[in-house]
Amino acid sequence: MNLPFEPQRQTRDYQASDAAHHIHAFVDQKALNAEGPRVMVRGEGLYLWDSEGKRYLDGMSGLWCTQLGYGRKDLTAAAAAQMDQLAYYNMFFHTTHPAVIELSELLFSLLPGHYSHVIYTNSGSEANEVLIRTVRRYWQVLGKPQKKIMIGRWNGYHGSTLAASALGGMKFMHEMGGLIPDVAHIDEPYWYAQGGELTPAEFGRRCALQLEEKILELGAQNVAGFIAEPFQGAGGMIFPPESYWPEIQRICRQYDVLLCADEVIGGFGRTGEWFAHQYFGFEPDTLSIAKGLTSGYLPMGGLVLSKRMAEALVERGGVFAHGLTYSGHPVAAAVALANLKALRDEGIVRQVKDDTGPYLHTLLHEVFGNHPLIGEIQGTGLLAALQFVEDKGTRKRFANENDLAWQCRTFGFEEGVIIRSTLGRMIMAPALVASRAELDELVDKTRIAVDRTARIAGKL
Ligand code: PXG
Repeated sequence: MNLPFEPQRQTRDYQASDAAHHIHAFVDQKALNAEGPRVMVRGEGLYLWDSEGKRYLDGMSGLWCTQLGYGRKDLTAAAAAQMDQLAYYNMFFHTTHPAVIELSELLFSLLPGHYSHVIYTNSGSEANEVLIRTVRRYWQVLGKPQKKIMIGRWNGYHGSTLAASALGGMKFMHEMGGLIPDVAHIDEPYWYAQGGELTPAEFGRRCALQLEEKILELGAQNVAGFIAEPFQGAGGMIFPPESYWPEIQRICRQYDVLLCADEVIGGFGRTGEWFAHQYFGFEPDTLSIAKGLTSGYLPMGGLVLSKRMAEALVERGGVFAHGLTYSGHPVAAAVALANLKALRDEGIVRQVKDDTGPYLHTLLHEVFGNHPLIGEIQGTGLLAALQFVEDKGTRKRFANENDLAWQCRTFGFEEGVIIRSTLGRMIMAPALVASRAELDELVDKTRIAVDRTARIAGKL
């Protein structure tokens, strides 16, 4: 292999140099420097290898993005061929190129028929930045420029840039760097933690009605859109009760507020449907996409628009004052095209829906259904969350649930499986190509990590 770096350096050497130059994501850098990060050097299928030669089953698809797993030669070949043919050009200067045209043809053949246009970006954060400007522009074109406010949800996640983190509801992010004007938030539909005495259905409706109350408080004439993840990803893989989305959709339509689904994690087959809003059965006006669009092989995202919005912007909007150097990048587009073809032609999304998804959830219920540490198992397709609980009867959570979940994650690494912790929940989102045997291994190693955690928590 001809790698542009020296792949045989010592782990400690890499770690020292990493500490000298990098600020990592969402971490106390000083503490990480003392510990030293794991150095990942190779990926194949669902597996990763670190610089010590230790192998891990990646139960998180990288960061919820490697739908096809690692090492797919069709994707690397598509990238190489496109680099040879046309490594870069742009969509400024009245130009375009075949890779992006063919990608969009395929993308819209997979999407429901009421979407027609896309603005490509390099990431999910950018997709949501673009969203705010596009939604506001749409209302300007319709003669309602005062419709500017975006409503998001507490504990929602829409990215790390300033406006995207403001749309999101992670307060600790708002505290670091501030908010932007014209953004408001309502509660998340997290029944297990916040549902109290209400049934899930009652709680789902109650949370949705908060949107109506917020719109009335702000004035519908001032509200541009409501943004939410169909299920919360980074916030803990939280599924809303079934009553939630129909009520949200009714409210958005009643008050002429655009319904903006952030499909960055839910899109491209994760739930067994192509897009998560199809699983939950609602019809958003916009979709923010990224991650699984390229299986993470290259950075690419986008904002998908309904025909109604695109018609207004294209036919009546005049100049759209927006553009990114790498929007629709030919190499990323070629990889996305190869990725979507593989997901479609190899029947992978259908396999998640009909075979591996149900298999994973049956297994999880068998293994964790009566586990003393687990109060709830959520998810569908290749997506699951295990909720830690101190008292199942009252749904009382551990005061130190965050630490316990982090410990469980660490046990997972020791056992050779990567699972993610958020608050008191353990999350799994393996590559969509996972076989039944790999799911067996994922659940088996996760059980060992959860059992070890249960012992610390005094539950085993
Ligand atoms: N929207 C959603 C719903 C996301 O999950 C973004 C936007 C931002 O995408 P970019 O490409 O700008 O990162 C995300 C990203 C985690 C985790 O640990 C989740 C994300 C990113 C990093 C970590 O759950 N989601």
